[in-house]
Amino acid sequence: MPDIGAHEFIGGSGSTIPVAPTGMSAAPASSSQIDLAWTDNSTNEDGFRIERKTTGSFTEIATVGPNTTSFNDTGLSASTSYTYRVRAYNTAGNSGYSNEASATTSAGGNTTVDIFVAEDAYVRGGSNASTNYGSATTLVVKESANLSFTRRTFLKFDLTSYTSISSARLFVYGSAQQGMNINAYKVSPDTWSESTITWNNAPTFGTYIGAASVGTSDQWYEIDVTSAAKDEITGNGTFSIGLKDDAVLIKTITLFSKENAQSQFRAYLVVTGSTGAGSGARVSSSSAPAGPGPAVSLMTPEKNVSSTIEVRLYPNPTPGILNVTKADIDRVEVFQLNGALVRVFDRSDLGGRNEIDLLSLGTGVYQVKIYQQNGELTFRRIMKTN
Ligand SMILES: [Ca+2]
Ligand SMILES: [Ca+2]
Ligand SMILES: [Ca+2]
Repeated sequence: MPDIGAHEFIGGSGSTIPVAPTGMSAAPASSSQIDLAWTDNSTNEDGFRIERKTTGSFTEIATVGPNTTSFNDTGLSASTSYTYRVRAYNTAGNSGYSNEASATTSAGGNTTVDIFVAEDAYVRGGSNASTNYGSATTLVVKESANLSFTRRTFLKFDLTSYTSISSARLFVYGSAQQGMNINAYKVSPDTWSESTITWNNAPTFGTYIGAASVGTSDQWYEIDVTSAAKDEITGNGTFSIGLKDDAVLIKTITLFSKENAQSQFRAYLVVTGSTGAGSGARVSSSSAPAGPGPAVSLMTPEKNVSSTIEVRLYPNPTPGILNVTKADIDRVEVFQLNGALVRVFDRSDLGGRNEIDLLSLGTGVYQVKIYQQNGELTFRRIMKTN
C-alpha cells in the first residue's frame, strides 16, 4: 500500500479506504423481496458491496454506486430468513462491514383477510332525493312505488393492492321487517363519496352480483361477490356495490353502517388474493408479532396466493367450541379487535381435533389468525356468544 497519508487530501477516490456504513436494516416487502437501507458515512467511496447469507457464509450479491443508501433484493424464496451486511469500497480497498440485519420473506401461499368497508351510505328518492345520509348509523334498503319511501345502499371497498383475487365474499349485518332478499349489483362510476352521495347523483346499478336472504333478527348475511371483485383486477381496484330490494316489498332492511357505535358490525369483504411484490404489508423486524410465520400486521392484506381450500371456522357465532376446517393447522392466535392477543393454540393444543376452546372468552367479536404448515396465513373474524 503506497503512502496513503501523503495523498489523503488530494481528492478523488482511492487514496483512503472509505469509512464503513452503519444502520443496516432489512424489511420484508413480499414473498420474494426484502428491502435494505443503510447509512452512508463516507465521502470517497466508489460504491457499496452488499452481501447476503441464509445459513453458512456471506456471499456478495450486488454492488451499487456511490452515495446509494438502499437496495431491494428480489427473486428470494418465500418464508425464508436472509441476513445482510454492506461495506463501502474504492480503489484503496473495502471499508469495514456495517452491522448485520435479517428479515424473513412472507409466505407464498394463500392469505385471506377481512377488508372493511371504506365508504357506505344509503340514498332515498322522491322528496329526499337531494339528501345525503352518508353519516347515518344505519344502511337502509327498501323499494316502493313511492320513491320517497325507496332507499338503496352503496358500499365501497379498496382492492387496489390486489394483483389477483380467487375469492371475495361480502358480509353485512342487520335484519329485515320480514324475510326478504337483499340484492347486490355492481354500480358505476366509483367516484361517489359517502359524504356527498344522494339519490340524484348516485351511481348507476349495473350487473347483478348475487343475493342474500335476510331474516328478521340481526345477524351476518353473506353474498359471494367473487366474480365482480375479480373484475377489479383489470379495473380501477375500487369496488363499488349497490344493494336493493327487487321485489318491491315495501319492507325495510336495516344494516349497520361503519358510523354505528358498534363498529364491529360494519360491512366487510373476506378476500383471498394476492398483492404484488413490493406492495402490501411492510412490518419491520422490531414490530413483527412473535411466533411462526411471516411478519404481517393484523387486518392487512398481503401476499401471493394460489388458491387452495379455504379455511372456515364454525359455528360462527360460536358459544365456545370453534371448529377449524383444515388438517394442517400449525397455530391459531385469537386477538381482540384492538389487536390484543388473548389466546394462542399451538399444534399440541389442537391435538389433531382441529377445534379450539373459547368457552372462557368474553362475548364479542374477535380476530382469529390461523397459521398453516405450508406457510399460508388466514385472518377471520368470529363472534363469541354466551
Ligand atoms: Ca458517500
Ligand atoms: Ca357512512
Ligand atoms: Ca371499480
